[in-house]
Amino acid sequence: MNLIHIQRRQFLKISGLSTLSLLMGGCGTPAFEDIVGQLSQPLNHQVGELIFNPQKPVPEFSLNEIQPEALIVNTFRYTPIIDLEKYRLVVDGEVNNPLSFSMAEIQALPLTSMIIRHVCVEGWAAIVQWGGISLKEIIALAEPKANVQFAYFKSADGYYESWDIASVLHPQTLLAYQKNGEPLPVDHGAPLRLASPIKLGYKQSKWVTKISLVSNLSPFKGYWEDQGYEWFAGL
Ligand SMILES: Nc1nc2c(c(=O)[nH]1)N[C@H]1C(S)=C(S)[C@@H](COP(=O)(O)O)O[C@H]1N2
Ligand SMILES: [Mo]
Repeated sequence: MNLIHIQRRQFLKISGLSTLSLLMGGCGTPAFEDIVGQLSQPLNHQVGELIFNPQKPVPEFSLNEIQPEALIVNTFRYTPIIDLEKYRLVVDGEVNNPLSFSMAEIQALPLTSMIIRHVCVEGWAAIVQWGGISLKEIIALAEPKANVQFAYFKSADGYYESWDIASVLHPQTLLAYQKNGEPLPVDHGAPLRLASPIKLGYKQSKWVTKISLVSNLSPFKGYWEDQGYEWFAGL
């Protein structure tokens, strides 16, 4: 882990969440965000290496620590209406094997679950259990080319995000279709949303329809990032 990560972790521990939002609100201009992003991008990571070598998991919470009421719905545009019969998760870009999954196909893959803290920059957090498939499994099936460094996530409400490939392939980065042991509610991103203990809430796209693996970021990095928020947004 790099210096910026360590500082943020310590900062979180020492000063709590309200200060995190102040920090986020205060760290200003896109130019600064770009520098921070570059410093914290694990660009030296090869996709193949990340698929085969495990990364360190974040400690999880226990069942009795789940805070069912704390996860508020945070939707900035609208809740899309998705026809499950027609829904497909597409994986494309710099891959040898582009894929398209129905939800039945997704749910046939091994189900995994984790209890983690969701942290929103607006100053709230919630301990949640997410169930779904490991994003790494899906990416591996698509056979990414060696030059892949980032993933774009497209959502049905027009939201979009980009992540560094190391975070995408982290063992606790899931495409979730369950929340606290129940089917994922539509407001929280059904049929499929990102969930990961290593990224801030705004990186965790709901209603994901497409994952594009790429070797470069475009000038459009994410819905909030393009309005000045930090790109890496690690926890
Ligand atoms: N497609 C989409 N994904 C999204 C958002 C959104 O508005 N649209 N909001 C983000 C923000 S800021 C947060 S904190 C979480 C909130 O997830 P929740 O509504 O399940 O609590 O979703 C993230 N993912
Ligand atoms: Mo958020």
